[in-house]
Amino acid sequence: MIIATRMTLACLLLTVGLAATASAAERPNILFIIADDQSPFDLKFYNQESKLDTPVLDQLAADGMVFDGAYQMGSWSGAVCTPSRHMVMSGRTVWHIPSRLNRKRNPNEGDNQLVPDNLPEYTMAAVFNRAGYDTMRTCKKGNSYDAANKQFTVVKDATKRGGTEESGSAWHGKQVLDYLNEREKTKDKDPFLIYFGFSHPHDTRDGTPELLEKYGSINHTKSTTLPEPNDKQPQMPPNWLPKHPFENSHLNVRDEVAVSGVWKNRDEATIRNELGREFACSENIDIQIGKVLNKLEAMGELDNTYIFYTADHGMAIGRHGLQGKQNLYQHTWRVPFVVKGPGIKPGTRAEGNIYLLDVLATICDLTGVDPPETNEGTSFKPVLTGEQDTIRDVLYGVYCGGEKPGMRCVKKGDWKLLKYDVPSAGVHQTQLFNLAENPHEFLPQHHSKEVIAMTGITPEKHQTNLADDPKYAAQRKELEALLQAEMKRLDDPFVLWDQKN
Ligand SMILES: [Ca+2]
Ligand SMILES: [Ca+2]
Repeated sequence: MIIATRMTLACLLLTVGLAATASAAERPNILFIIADDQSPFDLKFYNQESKLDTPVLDQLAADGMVFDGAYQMGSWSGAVCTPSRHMVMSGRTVWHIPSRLNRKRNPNEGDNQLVPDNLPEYTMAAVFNRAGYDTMRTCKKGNSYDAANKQFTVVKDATKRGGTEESGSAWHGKQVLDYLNEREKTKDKDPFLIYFGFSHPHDTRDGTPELLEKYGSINHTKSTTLPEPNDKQPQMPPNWLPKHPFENSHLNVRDEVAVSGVWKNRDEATIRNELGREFACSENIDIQIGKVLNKLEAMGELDNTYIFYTADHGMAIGRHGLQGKQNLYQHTWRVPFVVKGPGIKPGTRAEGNIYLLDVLATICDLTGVDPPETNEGTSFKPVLTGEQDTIRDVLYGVYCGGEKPGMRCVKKGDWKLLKYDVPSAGVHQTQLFNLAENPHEFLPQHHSKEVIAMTGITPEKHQTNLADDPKYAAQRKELEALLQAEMKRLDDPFVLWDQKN
């Protein structure tokens, strides 16, 4: 009797062991694709009017889920890329991450409780290496999270912003293809995590000659001349302005004054040419993604791989009179976000209310890996499986890479509040938008004859900044309180001019 029991137990243990081994072999792969500086409104599945062709991403969207409410939490540096990438890698909030090379751009840095010294050991690749995944990355160099990047087993980083195979996005694609070919050759069956980053469409937006031609643009390099507008170019953005209406805390940042091809110009010739360059670079990215997806399909890995597509933040290029990424309007605060993979219903959309910093928790959840104890993100797997539409109600954003305190925003439902605190310029501005009714965040300046003549769009009377409209005093009051609560909760070290301590 005792022997039989022992044997049963042994058999049971053996069975459990086999089950564990089998499930380990079937663990899904992760392909995380990230573009550098891309507004969601460039892409057709966010903006049907866009001239940008991205057939591969369109198919990915049709086969998976598109998020309408994906955000990057913000930045305390002019290099918005840097905190964005720290948040992706660590799953931590914006005031709880280190700055690049410990430059202390985040005032909380140095407080080990808020910004742990050993954080790199708990970042994406370190976590997945420990879980038995093979990890590989390619991306740009610079304005990134170096200590987390080097945790990947295979690292192929270089900044590639040229218009040729070797100097542009094709190079990043080739690194992934080479890696997959090597896995095929060695019959490597371990699950993989591939971080597939591009250096484009970040400037300098030197597209390939064929794609520049398609979008009617040139690699404009002379600040003393203007390129020629033509019908092939993208149209002017609906919320274009000749300049931003007030000092927003960082109008003199490099992106607003010194980007080759744009400089301080916001005229039609410059903006349409630059958008054409951006589109040429974005379509090239699409082509490279297509090659990698074809390879995964040929290897039989496509159906067992979760594919994420996003960007580190959005981009202005003429919208609201801005050029860069140092603002909190929707074109820049939001990011494109698409996920396809096992269990995700094709052709679905969700609001999500996710941040990029939720990616780590989510890929852990999808693969059965324990998230690190330093993680602060929330898994949005329940959104991917259709159980929930959102994972949070309130979203917070910060830009404080210029004069401080700088910009803050908060969003709940359709309502969004933005505040600008720029002491030296005496700017204390508040904006309140109903995004369902005013999705382009039109300001009073968008109602001027000159702007309407340029964009061809006449905003309706209520499509404006509603902050001082007494009809919406209750909405403003609620959002002011939510912003202050979020600032406190997230250890934002600043207080705005009209906030009580
Ligand atoms: Ca970027
Ligand atoms: Ca391996």
